[in-house]
Amino acid sequence: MHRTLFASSLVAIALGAVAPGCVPTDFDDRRSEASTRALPPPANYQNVRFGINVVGYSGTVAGQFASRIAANAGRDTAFAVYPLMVGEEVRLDTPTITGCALETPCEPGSGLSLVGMPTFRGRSMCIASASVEGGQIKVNCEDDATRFETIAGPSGERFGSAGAGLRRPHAFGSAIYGAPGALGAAGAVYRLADGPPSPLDLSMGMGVGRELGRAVAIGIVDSSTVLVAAGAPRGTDRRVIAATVTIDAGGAATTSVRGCMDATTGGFGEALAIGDFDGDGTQDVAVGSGVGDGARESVVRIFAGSSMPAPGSCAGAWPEATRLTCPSAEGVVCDDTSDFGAALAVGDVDGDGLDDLVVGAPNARVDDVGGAGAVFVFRGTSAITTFNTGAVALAHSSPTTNANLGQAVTTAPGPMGTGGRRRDEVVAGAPGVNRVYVFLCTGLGADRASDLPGTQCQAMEP
Ligand SMILES: [Ca+2]
Ligand SMILES: [Ca+2]
Repeated sequence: MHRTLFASSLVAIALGAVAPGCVPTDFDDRRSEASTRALPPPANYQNVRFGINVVGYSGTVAGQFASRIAANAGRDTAFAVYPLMVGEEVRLDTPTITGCALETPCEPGSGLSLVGMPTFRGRSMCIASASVEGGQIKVNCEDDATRFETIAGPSGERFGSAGAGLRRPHAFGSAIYGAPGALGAAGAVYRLADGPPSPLDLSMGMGVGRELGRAVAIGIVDSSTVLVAAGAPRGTDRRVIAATVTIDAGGAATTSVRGCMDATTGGFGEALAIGDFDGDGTQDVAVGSGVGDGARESVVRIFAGSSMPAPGSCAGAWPEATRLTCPSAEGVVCDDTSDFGAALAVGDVDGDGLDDLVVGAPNARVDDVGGAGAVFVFRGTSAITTFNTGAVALAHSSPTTNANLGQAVTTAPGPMGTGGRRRDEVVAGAPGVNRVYVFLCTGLGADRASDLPGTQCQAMEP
């Protein structure tokens, strides 16, 4: 498989604040087909390891389409929001918002998760940073960037350890949040809508210490229903619960557990993503494995929405449709210690109408450089059993030891594609070099310079 190399074409911001040694030294873009932009942290950013969390989101600002990339350096750190699309223009210049709250320094536990939301309680283009110790989230929206709203969740449950926002406005509300410390660390998952966060009934079959809600994902099924997935990656048997949640005309939620996926490998369910990878109109679930607390494996399991069990119970296993393993790519060595699948994201990166899956392998060796990390983009396909075959690898052309590219991945909507559909751009954190990378084209399928004349996707020079 071809590997799409990229070098850093740094945007002209905050270069003065970059610590020596953090800058990838090869600025030669000639080998880069990916038209990659590197986002350093904002000037005066107080923390290193920027890029531990990244989240893309989109919506409307002043009647104009807008998309954003938010990033931070993990727990107890401030976030920065970069404009990706302002109307139909790719911007990626100075961060528009910096901070984690009005308080300085950040509250204990804040920033452990970042969630972007197109709308939140009538406001638009919102970013939420959780203060896990305080059991609350702080939401900042672009209609009044100086105002932070505090939403109190349950205390003592580690509410906000993980969260996922809806990609479009929906009757469900704005987001789901995990609270792995709830109920003796059995864990819980909450719906964030207009009222106080309300628990979804996912407790079926969960024991104390399983920590359900350490990872969560959400996808839209139809105008009244969403599919949620929550991981319980701790204990001897790891589990992912998938459930549909339907909102009635009065706004009340009915939760139906649809499947429980179990595995014994460490970290199973630490990373989750939901998308329609085969374009059949059903939401499919991708389950990756994080570092975890036991034997690791570098695979991502795909569960097809077309074979999702009827509502009922954990019984009646949801059969695995296919399993993604780390593809071999030029110069990239990926094995069970590479953490392939430790981070997942969904987006239609080539604008063909099928969701594609972005998989981080933050400990992959690249050109014999340990821990450089790589990102793989799997192209959605109508035959989901062949999902494993269409992938590109994104890796730095001058890899840095323990850059950990792909420790966090996300997507954010970019320009309109040739088919009249908006393409999503792949975004990945590389905290070891204090960077977030934006791949304005991946080289995948129709996401190449030759397919995208006039866009930011630049041709590879001879
Ligand atoms: Ca599907
Ligand atoms: Ca696609």
